[in-house]
Amino acid sequence: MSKGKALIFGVTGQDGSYLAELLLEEGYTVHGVRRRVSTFNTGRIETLIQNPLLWEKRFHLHYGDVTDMSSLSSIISVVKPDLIFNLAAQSHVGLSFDLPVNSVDIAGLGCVRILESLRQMQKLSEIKFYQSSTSELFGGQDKLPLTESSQFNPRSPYALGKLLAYWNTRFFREAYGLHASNGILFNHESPRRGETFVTRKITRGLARIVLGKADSLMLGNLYAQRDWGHAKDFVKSMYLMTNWDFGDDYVVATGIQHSVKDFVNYALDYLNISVSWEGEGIEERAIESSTGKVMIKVDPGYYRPLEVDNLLGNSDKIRKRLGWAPSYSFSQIVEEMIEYDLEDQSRRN
Ligand code: NAP
Ligand code: F7E
Repeated sequence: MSKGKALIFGVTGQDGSYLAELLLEEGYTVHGVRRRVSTFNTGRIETLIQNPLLWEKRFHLHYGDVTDMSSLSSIISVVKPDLIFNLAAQSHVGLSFDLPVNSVDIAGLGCVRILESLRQMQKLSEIKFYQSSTSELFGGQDKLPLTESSQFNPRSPYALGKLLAYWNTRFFREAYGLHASNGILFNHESPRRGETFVTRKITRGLARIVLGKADSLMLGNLYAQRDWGHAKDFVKSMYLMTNWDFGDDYVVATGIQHSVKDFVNYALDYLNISVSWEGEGIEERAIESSTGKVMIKVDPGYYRPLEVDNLLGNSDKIRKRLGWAPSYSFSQIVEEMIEYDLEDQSRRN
């Protein structure tokens, strides 16, 4: 017996794929929305598609786009979901400076379109809604760690779009009584992380160097500090929010901070590569001790017009009320990602 129907916008992404697996394990029938694109975008959910016990029985896909309201209404009326998770976004902060209108449209108006479809269809009392909000809402802050009541200070088009979605989710909760929650998620990673986010860029880049497929790795700001967790832990928080008596807003974070350079150094240590760091600013580089070759360089092309330098979260509220806690340590995340990339890169030509 199915526990109910869940609809995931963004099912093809890192989090969407883990969330679909979790909800299936929990007994839900899962419907996901995928975009029509000219290349395959279902790699992360391929095991679900290839599973004859799940595919088109308990796991279904629908073409749609959160920028196209008519597709949303039609999917919602066909699926009749009990839970809706909005994970759809152009989620790359750096790229959002080059694609501001598109990034704000998807991250911000996408949420407005989903909730307005529900309102017009008079479905607000039948559904529990989850919105993936972000620590990028906080932007640069002096007072750390950040909690649900810390001030917002968005510093990118991506964050501006997410700010609209955050308030729209609260607005629907307060105005119409919708069971709606914001997960204010700090950075979370995994082997399924997109290749252009810094953690995956580092693990994939170093794996390619180790295997002789690349000479060096170019990075931007090495001193940005992030509170990095594992995506598998973070999707559990989404499910817990929809299962609670009422909707609310929660910071989801590990409470432990590392810099980009710490991540690189940890990954190098794990790979038994010894380097010496030299220079400063755009001249900073890591020289491999055994060969004297430059292994890591700074490329100012990866600097952002505005940076978020320092993020650290305090997730006491969700830990105390919903019993959420991260299970992966920083070292386990780095190691899992490196092992995955070593294997993945050695399989490719
Ligand atoms: P991701 O891997 O970039 O996945 C984003 C998903 O959104 C993909 O499935 C993508 O589809 C889909 N999407 C993009 N534009 C769309 C559109 N116009 N209509 C429908 N779907 C669209 O991101 P993630 O890391 O899984 O993150 C999930 C959500 O959490 C995002 O909203 C992100 O902004 C937010 N978030 C992430 C983090 C983090 O550290 N990972 C932290 C805070 C918040 P394609 O596969 O076709 O591109
Ligand atoms: O950058 C610095 C960069 O792109 C992390 C998204 O999931 O988490 C993510 O956003 C830091 C930044 O993630 C490179 O400048 C240095 O300070 O991995 P990132 P992000 O911007 O923190 C939040 C919570 C989200 O909501 C987003 O959707 O690393 N950095 N060198 C670099 N970043 C990248 N991408 N590439 C570099 O070469």
